[in-house]
Amino acid sequence: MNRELAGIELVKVEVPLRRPWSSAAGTLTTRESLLARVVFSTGEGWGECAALPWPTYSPEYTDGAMAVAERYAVPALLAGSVSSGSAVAPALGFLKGHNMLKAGLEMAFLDAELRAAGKPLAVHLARCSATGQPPAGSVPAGVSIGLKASTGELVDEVASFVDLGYRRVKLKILPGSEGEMVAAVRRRWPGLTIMVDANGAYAPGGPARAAEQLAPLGAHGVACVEQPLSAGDLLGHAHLARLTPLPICLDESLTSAAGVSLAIEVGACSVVNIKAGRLGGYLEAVKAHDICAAASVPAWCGGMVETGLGRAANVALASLSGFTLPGDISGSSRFFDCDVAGPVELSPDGTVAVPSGPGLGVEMDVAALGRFATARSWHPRLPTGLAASSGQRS
Ligand code: OSB
Ligand code: MG
Repeated sequence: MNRELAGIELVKVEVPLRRPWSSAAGTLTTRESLLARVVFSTGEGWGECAALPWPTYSPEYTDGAMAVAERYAVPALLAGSVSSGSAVAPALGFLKGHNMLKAGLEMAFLDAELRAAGKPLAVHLARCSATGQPPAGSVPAGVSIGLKASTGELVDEVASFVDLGYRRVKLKILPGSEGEMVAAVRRRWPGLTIMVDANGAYAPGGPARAAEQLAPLGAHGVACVEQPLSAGDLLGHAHLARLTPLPICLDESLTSAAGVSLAIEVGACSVVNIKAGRLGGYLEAVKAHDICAAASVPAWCGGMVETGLGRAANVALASLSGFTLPGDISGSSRFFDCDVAGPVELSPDGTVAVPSGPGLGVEMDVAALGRFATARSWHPRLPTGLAASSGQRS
């Protein structure tokens, strides 16, 4: 089909969270997020850049992503007259880094392309995968619990999610309180899948000290310890993996499919968190998934507190057969009372249905978008011969 790209709109939103959510990266009380709308003669598509409001999880952050999008990424996509999801990464290959922005723009192009073709994202991603397996119809749900002031507060919060049907929790941990926290949750729920995420908090002591500090978790059957050391410390993680019986999972360290291969090869992890934003796109995430599947390395789909757009795309990704562990896949209501797109809902059996509609399979709530938008800019594709480097602000 011949699709004409008319332009790209960037929309910064600020969606209130039901409750503050804290991690080592900071405390979110709203989800400030950069959304992209790509407009074609055949219809439109939406994507979400997973960058947080601050450069504390990775170097990207919302306002930085907006600046790079306006100045470099959007002009390149318009000048190249990009018309499919698979053409986005090659068109943006000249930009170093900015993976979450690239993934958000790719998501919008995939959504537009697949809506026009009447095809769900999960089916498309499964066809892109080398495993040859069809997508699942639903995926097990999981929640990431933020840092809590006390173990009592943590147990109460876990109880509220277990009561809703969640079967897997990921607890944010810091050196010192980890043993008591995990023991308390395990005591109350003997069969729950528990993962822990350190976001690099064990880096100061180094691998040997981290192995000692994490040792008490061994008694409580945690499915994995995510990112104990720094993002750049692949060899430190390999060292730690030899010192501890706990399965080590990497998040921040993995920013490409090739990096996933390397981490597995050097023994830096035995479990992989696949986040499309961090990897630079959903198609790159499929490649990372295929590498894990071929190496029989357990993988799961990570989240970034996304709105319904990124959430729906993550559920589609998580439906691939190589996602053998439950991920950060929660219903919209886990974070939001009112979302900009949806619905992504938890079923009482603890699963989330994979969207079956075309594209992302969720609809934009235009009224909510209008309420939560804090900045919008429209970038038309100009006729050849006119400079296409600056957009109109509205
Ligand atoms: O480290 O996995 C992380 C959210 C924002 C930034 C980093 C991380 C997270 C989460 C996932 O823990 C939360 C979710 O979307 O469920
Ligand atoms: Mg993490």
